[in-house]
Amino acid sequence: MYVAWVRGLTDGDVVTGSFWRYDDTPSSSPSSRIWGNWNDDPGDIFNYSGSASGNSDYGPGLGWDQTSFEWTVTDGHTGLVIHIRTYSVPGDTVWVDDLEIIYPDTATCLVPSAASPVEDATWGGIKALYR
Ligand SMILES: [Ca+2]
Repeated sequence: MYVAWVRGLTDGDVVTGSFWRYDDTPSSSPSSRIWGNWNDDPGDIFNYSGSASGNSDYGPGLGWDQTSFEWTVTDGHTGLVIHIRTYSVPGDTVWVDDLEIIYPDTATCLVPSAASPVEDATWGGIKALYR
């Protein structure tokens, strides 16, 4: 699931993403991790400009834990789409809370709440999209 789209990036910029996840199935599905892809087209969230990698750790599967990753922009990329990547089978549920994205003041960040800037969205409004 796409959870954030950071645009207006330049080489050397650093973006940090994190969220809490609930997983009580150690070493088996469902599990989740934070991942990203570069997106150099500011007008199309589905543009794919290559993998940006992420945190390969699926977590301990013993309840809530926080996962995070820090991306450093290289190779002229201008945008980053951050994902909650899930590994599951039909019927599984993955719980995620407290998404935090830290990005440079010169960039902008959109989240799924009707593509409004993060600073204009309430946390309650964002959470309501996932209930
Ligand atoms: Ca699991």
